[in-house]
Amino acid sequence: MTTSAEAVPGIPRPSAQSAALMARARQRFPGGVNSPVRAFGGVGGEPFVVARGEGARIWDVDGNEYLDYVLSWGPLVLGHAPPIVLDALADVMQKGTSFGIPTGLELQLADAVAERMPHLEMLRFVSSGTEAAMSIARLARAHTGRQHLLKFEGCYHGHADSFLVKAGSGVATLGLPNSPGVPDELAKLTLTAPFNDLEATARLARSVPLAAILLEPVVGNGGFIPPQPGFIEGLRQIADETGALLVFDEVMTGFRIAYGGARERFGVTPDLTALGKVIGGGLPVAAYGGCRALMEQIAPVGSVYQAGTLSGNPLAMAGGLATLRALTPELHARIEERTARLVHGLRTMAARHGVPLVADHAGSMFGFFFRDAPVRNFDDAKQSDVALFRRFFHAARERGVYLAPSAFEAGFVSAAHGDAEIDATLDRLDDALGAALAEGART
Ligand code: HOZ
Repeated sequence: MTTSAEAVPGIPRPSAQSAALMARARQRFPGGVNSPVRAFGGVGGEPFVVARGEGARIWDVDGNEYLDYVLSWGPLVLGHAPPIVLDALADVMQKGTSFGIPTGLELQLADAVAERMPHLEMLRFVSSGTEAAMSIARLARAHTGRQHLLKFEGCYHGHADSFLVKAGSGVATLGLPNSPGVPDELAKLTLTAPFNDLEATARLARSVPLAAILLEPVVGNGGFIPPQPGFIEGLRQIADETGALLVFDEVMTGFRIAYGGARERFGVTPDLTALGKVIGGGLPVAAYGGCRALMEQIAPVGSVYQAGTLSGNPLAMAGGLATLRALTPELHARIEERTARLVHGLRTMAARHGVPLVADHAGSMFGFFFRDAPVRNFDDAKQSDVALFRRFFHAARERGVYLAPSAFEAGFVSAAHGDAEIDATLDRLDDALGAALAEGART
C-alpha cells in the first residue's frame, strides 16, 4: 500500500500490523500468500491482512474498514458472515465435520442446483474450480476419444496443466500466461482463440478434432468481458458441427449472471458445466455436471476416474445450501439492480473526470477498464490504462473501498450492499479517481 496517505477521518491508514504479518508470511509462503493474485503483484504495494468481515465490509488487522467488492473473489453473494449461513454451519458442525460417506446434504445441494440449472441432471461435488475443470477435461477426452481442447485467451479454468495456456486471473496479472512445469506435449493439446472471435474458433475447430471448447460465458478472469451477441450461440453450432463438447466454466458466473447461470441468460445449453464459488457460499465447494449419459461415464458407474476425501463435505454442503436457498430470484434481481447502479455511477464518475472508461455488469458481477474503445477480448483488455487502474485501486483502498487488486479480475456485489453502501462507494471512488489523476499528472 502507499504509505503516504494523509490522515482523513474514516479513511484507512497505512497498516502497521498488516505489514509486520506480511513480512513474516513471506518467510512461510511464496510471496506471503496462498494464491498468487492476493500478493498485489498487479497493483504493487503491500496487501493488508484481514481480521474479519460482516455484510458488505471487511476490517484489516489494523482496524481499517473497507467496503468489499472482491467478496472472497466471488463466493459471498450474501455478503460476509450472513447469519443464515453461520446458523446452518453451526447446526451441521455439531454432528461432525467430515465422514467420507454419503450424506443427505449432498443430495439437497444437488437438487437445489438442478432446480436452477436443469441441464445438470447429474453432478459430482469437488472442492475447487481447478478440480472441476480438470475433471471435465478428462471426461471430455474420454467421451470423445480426442485429445485437443480449445480455450479462449484470458479465460482461466484453474491451474491444471492443460489450462495454463494463455490463461487469465493471477497468471495474466503477473504477465505469465503459461507456466514452466507444464509439459510441452500437454500444452500443445490446448489451442486458444481470442474471445468473441467465432471465425478463429471455427477455423481451429475444423482443423483439429476437439474434445471440448471451454469458456467462461462472461469472462471474469481477464477483467470483465461479456460475450458479443451471437458468440455463445455460434460456439454451440461449431461444437455441434465438429463433435466437440461445449463446456461452460461457471465457477465465477454461476448464480451470479442470472439465477440459473449462463444457460438462462444466453439461452444456450452446454454439454458440461463447472461450478464453484457461490455454490459453496464461502466454503470450499465446486462441482461439475451435465446430462446423465455423460456423467455416468465417471467412476464408479463409468471408468473415468476422479475422487476426493473432502468432496461433498457436510459443512461445505451446508454453506452452499443455505446460500442458494436464500438467493431467491427476487433477491438476485435486487442485487443485480444495485450492481447496475454501481456501474452507471462509475460511468458517470469517469465522464465527469473526462476519463475514458468501459464499465459493464452481468447480474451481480461487474468490471471496468480505463479504455476509450470496446473491450471484446483479452488483447483489448491489455490495451487499457493499467497504470491509472493501479493508482485508482490504491486511492480507493485508502478511502475504504476494496476493489480486486488487478486490472484483470471482475468485481462482485452482494445482498449486503444496500443503496447506502453503493452511494458511499461512488462518493469515495469519485474522490479516488480525482486523486489518481492528480497523482498521474505529478509523475
Ligand atoms: N483465481 C481467483 C480469482 N480469479 C483468485 C483466487 C484467490 O486468490 O483467492
